[in-house]
Amino acid sequence: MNRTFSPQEIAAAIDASESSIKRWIDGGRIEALKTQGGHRRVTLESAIQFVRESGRRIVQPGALGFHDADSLTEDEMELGGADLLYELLLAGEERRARGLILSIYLRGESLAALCDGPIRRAMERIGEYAQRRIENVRIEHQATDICMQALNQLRVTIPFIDEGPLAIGGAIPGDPYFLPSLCVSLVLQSEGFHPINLGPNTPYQSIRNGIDDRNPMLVWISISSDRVTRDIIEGASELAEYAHKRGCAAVAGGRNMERICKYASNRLICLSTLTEFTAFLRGLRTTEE
Ligand code: B12
Repeated sequence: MNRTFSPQEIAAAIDASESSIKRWIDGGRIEALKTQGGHRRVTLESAIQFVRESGRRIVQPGALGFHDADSLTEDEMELGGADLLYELLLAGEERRARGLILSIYLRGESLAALCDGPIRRAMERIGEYAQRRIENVRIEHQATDICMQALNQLRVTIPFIDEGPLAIGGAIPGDPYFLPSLCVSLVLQSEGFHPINLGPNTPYQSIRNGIDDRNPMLVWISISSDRVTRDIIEGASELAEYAHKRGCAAVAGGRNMERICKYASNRLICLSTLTEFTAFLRGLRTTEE
């Protein structure tokens, strides 16, 4: 998104004076562009980076285009977490649920912590609730869609580095889950990688083709489904060996990853959280440099 904001708009969003914003821009605390006429303009990415790093509170998220978060009270924006998210998802309150996910991120939470924490925990409770009746599948689908909408809104605030190291992956064959790989790809993007998310139910052959065509630094597989057959385990092992021979790391994660990791090749690196994944990515980049 190429939208830019004036110092006045940023000031309204974070309840600071316009002159402070101009001072922070001139002092280099907020990255800004100058128009031909000499006016300061701040990109959405830089505005969000400043808010998150400085720990300042956004009092009017709508001023930065996050209108969904305007539907929450100040307390909800500041304190809301997994329990509130669960309630909003269960009630199908799309706008407030999206707004809550956005405001947790704007408060400075990392994407890994947002996905490992509130989103994962709220979805676990949705799963426990939905288990009771088949009609509740609607709630699971809607909750998934709401989280995806919010995460896609967040995505535009994270710099996308086209020339960053490539990472390709998705959910294993037969696995219908969208959210885990979306979270993985966002964490990769926030760590400076260029993610290619192949989404749910991805044939191993597609990931192999991706290795051949694009020469990625990393491939990932996500395993949520419990329908893990011997073929699926063997396919994961072969993929990890194939990646290794081409100098590419292969990482697996997901709530049912043990079903593969217990038996697969030790070339497959198994990690349970995105926080661990972040540390792994940082190490990988340091080794490659
Ligand atoms: C939404 C949902 C669905 C939706 C999926 C919609 C979609 N297209 O995405 C639908 C309705 C399709 C569905 C179907 C089914 N589901 Co379902 N589903 C869920 C639910 C509620 C949420 C999953 C989710 O998105 N979580 C959010 C993500 C962000 O969290 P996560 O998956 O844990 O991922 C985190 C980590 O694992 C990690 N991670 C994940 N991938 C990776 C990859 C890497 C590389 C790394 C480093 C980390 C990592 O990072 C994430 C953030 O921390 C879960 C509940 C739960 N406990 O997870 C049940 C749940 C998984 N489903 C369950 C069941 C039983 C089913 C069905 C069998 C129901 C049925 N009778 O048909 C089918 C099976 C489908 C199949 N083929 O496997 C059970 C599974 C029980 C088990 N034994 O495993 C659960 C646990 C619900 C429950 N409590 O009973 N489901």
